[in-house]
Amino acid sequence: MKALNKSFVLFLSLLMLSVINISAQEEVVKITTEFKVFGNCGMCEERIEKVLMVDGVESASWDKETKMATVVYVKGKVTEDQLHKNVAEVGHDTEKYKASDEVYSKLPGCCKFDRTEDVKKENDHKDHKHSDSHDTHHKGDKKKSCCK
Ligand SMILES: [Cu+2]
Repeated sequence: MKALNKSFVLFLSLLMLSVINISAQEEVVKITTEFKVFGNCGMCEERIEKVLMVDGVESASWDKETKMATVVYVKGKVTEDQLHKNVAEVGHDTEKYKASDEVYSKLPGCCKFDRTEDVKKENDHKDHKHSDSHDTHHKGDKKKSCCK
């Protein structure tokens, strides 16, 4: 009877060990993603990176030259959609989510990234001029004057 108990205990502890093993091996899949976030300067960089560093995100960086955010996150902990929303919430547009005009308008002057990019492209076609959009273009340039 005692021997049976011993082997039963042994069996139990082996079982527990294997359970622990399985949970330890639970796959942590890390995903690296890149997406465009509109912004201008170093202040934008800080703001964007800070808001991307949520629970489940391993690293986040934003390049002010390329406007690309690179985020490494743990699969299942956070979604790419959420990351887009986060930056939109602090005033920065992505290709998925646009910041509300209200939040955008509260950004410091140098962080007001150019939202008239589409208009600009139109202006590049020199065969026809839109005087209104031309003005917007110049206003956009002035807003960025404090950025380097
Ligand atoms: Cu900025």
